[in-house]
Amino acid sequence: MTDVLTVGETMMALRAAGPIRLGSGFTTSIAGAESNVAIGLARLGHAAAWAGRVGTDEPGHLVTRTLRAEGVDVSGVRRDGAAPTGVIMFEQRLPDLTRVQYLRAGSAGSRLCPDDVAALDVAPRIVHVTGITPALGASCRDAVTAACDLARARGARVSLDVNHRERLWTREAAAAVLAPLAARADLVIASPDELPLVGDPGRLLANGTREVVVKDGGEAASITAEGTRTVPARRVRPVDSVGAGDGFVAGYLSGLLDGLDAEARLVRAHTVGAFAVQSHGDWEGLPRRDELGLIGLPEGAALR
Ligand code: KDG
Repeated sequence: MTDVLTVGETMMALRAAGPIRLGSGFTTSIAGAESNVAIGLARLGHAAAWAGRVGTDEPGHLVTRTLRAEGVDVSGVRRDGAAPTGVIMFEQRLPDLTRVQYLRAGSAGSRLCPDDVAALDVAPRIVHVTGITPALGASCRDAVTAACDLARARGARVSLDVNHRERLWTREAAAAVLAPLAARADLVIASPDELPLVGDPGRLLANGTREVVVKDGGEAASITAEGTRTVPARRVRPVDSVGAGDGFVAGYLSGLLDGLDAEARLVRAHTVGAFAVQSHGDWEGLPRRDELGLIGLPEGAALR
C-alpha cells in the first residue's frame, strides 16, 4: 500500500559555496518540490512514492539512488536516454538571499507524459502534485491531469500545492492551467499571493474542494465548509528557507494520513517546515518521526 504518490521533476542540485561567477565550488544533492515532500513523508514513516523521468546520465542515478536511500519508492521512475537530467543551482548571495538558476529546459523530467503516469502500478491514498510540473510544458501538464485521473480511478485524494514559479511562466498562464487543476483537487495548499491564481477559498469549496490550506511565514489556516482553523508558526531563526513549503506540505499530509484534526495537522506542518528552514538544503534537515518533539508545539499557540 502506498500512502502518497507524488509526480514531478527532480533535478541534480548544485549548491555553491560562494559566488558562481568567481569560480565557487559546489556541493551536489537533489531537489524537486514533489520529491522533497516524498522524502519528508518517508522520514515520518509513511509509504511514499515518487514518479518522474530522469536521464540515463550520472545525475539521473544520483536522483534515484538518493530517493531510494531515503526510503522513497522509485519503481515508477522512467529513464530517458534522449535527454539529460535537469540541474538547479543555488547560490547564497547574501545571508538571507539565495539565487536560483535552472538548467532544465529540454530535460528528461520535462518529457514526462500521461502514459508514464497511467502505467504506474500503485494504489495510493493521496496523489500529490504541484503547480511546478504543469509549467514545464504541455506533456507535463497532461501528465499532471493524468495523475488526477489516476487518483479518481483508484479512490485516492488529490492534493495540489500551487507553488507558483515566476521564472517558469507568467501569472496569467499559470492561472489558466492551475485554476481548473485546483477545481479537481480535494486539498489545495497556497500562499496568500498564490490564491488569486486558483480562486478564492469560498469558490473552491463550493466547487467540491474539501479543504484549502493557506500558509505564509507567520501562520497557516485550514479552511473547510465547517469553518476556519488558524495556527501561528513557531518563531525560528532561518538559515535556508528553500524547501520550507515542501516540509510544511509533508507535515500536513502526514497529519492527514494519521487522522489528526485540522489544528494538529497545521501544528505538524509548521513543525516540519521549521526543521526545513533551520537546516541547509531542500530536504536534508527534515525530521524523523521521533524528532518531531525537538521543536514541538508552536510558541503561544492560541488556537482560534
Ligand atoms: O521548494 C523547493 C523546490 O521548489 C526547489 O528546490 C526546486 O522544485 C524545484 C523547482 O522547480 O523550483
